Amino acid sequence: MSKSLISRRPLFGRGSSAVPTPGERRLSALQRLGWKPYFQQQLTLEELNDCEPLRVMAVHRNQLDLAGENGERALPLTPALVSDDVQRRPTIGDWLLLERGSGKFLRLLERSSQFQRMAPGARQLQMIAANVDSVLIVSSCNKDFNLSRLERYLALVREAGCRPYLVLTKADLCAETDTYTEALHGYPDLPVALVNSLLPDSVAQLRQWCLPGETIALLGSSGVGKSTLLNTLSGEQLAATAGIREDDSKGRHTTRHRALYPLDWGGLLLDSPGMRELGLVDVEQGFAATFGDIGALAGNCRFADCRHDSEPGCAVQGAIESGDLDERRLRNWRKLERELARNSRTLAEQRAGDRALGQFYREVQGHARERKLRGD
Ligand SMILES: Nc1nc2c(ncn2[C@@H]2O[C@H](COP(=O)(O)OP(=O)(O)OP(=O)(O)O)[C@@H](O)[C@H]2O)c(=O)[nH]1
Ligand SMILES: [Mg+2]
Ligand SMILES: [Zn+2]
Repeated sequence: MSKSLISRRPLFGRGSSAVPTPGERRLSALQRLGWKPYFQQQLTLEELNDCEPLRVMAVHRNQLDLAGENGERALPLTPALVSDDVQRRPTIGDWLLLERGSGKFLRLLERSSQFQRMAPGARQLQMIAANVDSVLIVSSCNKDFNLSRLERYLALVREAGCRPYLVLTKADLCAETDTYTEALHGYPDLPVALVNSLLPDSVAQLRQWCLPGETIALLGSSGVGKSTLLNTLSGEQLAATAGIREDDSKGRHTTRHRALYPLDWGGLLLDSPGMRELGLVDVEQGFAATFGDIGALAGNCRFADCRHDSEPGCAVQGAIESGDLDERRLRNWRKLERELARNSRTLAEQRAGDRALGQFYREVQGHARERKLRGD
């Protein structure tokens, strides 16, 4: 395995003699890697005997770093693993089924959740992670704090059916943390923690959200302190961190690759590079859940096709006038709705193009076979 991210600590170090602390469930080695009944029930009795499940802990250009019951191993990325369909390619957090002994890749297990985004530039679907239970959306108490970005993350997390939490870092550097917590009064369902990521006592409050056997992803812009949180929560220097730019509080994109880190108490943290752009795609339900208030208001507009501009009897504009709805939120709702529609169109066109190309290749191959049979 190339530079292993997980071998610095014994994955299965707590032997059978380890005494669980009160309230702690004794987890098997696989459960400590996030194995759940949801995955187990996808295996036949035969597969339970002849195969072993391994989790993708990191994805490299030519190989996957895997971890399973018997430790870690690398799996070279062969054509069988690199499907044309981006969503079928193994991503971080996936469970793979390998044949015992030969180590041959058999299949990718169905995911309990998945995150994807429209990659900037290339405008292609890109997988972010799979089989995540909770997401710590990380933002710092400085210029990084941005409600519209938070709504973007919430749409993504809610679509995947994961639990979102908000971690506000750098509380120690901020004289008026109330400004940030007050700005969040419109999100009563979102648990918020204010921390100094460098202090173990301060980040200890996050342990209640990082449960044994669960996979928790740290998502947020560069420089907000995701890797610092990982290091402090684990008590080890697992990931590199670096200072941010003084002038605009932006980070330096220190973390380059996503990686899963098992924690002592059985949870797993996913550290990822700060995302410059989180293009939303295929998250209609998560979007509707994030903007449920606007959806409900729109239902009360006089006209069914109200555009919420200046139509008479518009309940959305009424809520803005009365101060019940923030105009920024409406602007973001419009922006994300347009973005979702645009990205769905792009994706549909790409998929149609791929299908047409596939059909073309099949026809060419068919003709070639016929010619061969005829002996041309
Ligand atoms: N004082 C203080 N500094 C912090 C806190 N959290 C992070 N930092 C500092 O902020 C800088 C950036 O932290 P990182 O952990 O590298 O940020 P990141 O989110 O992992 O950034 P990328 O890997 O680039 O995405 C480092 O210098 C950290 O020491 C905090 O709560 N308080
Ligand atoms: Mg980092
Ligand atoms: Zn309206």
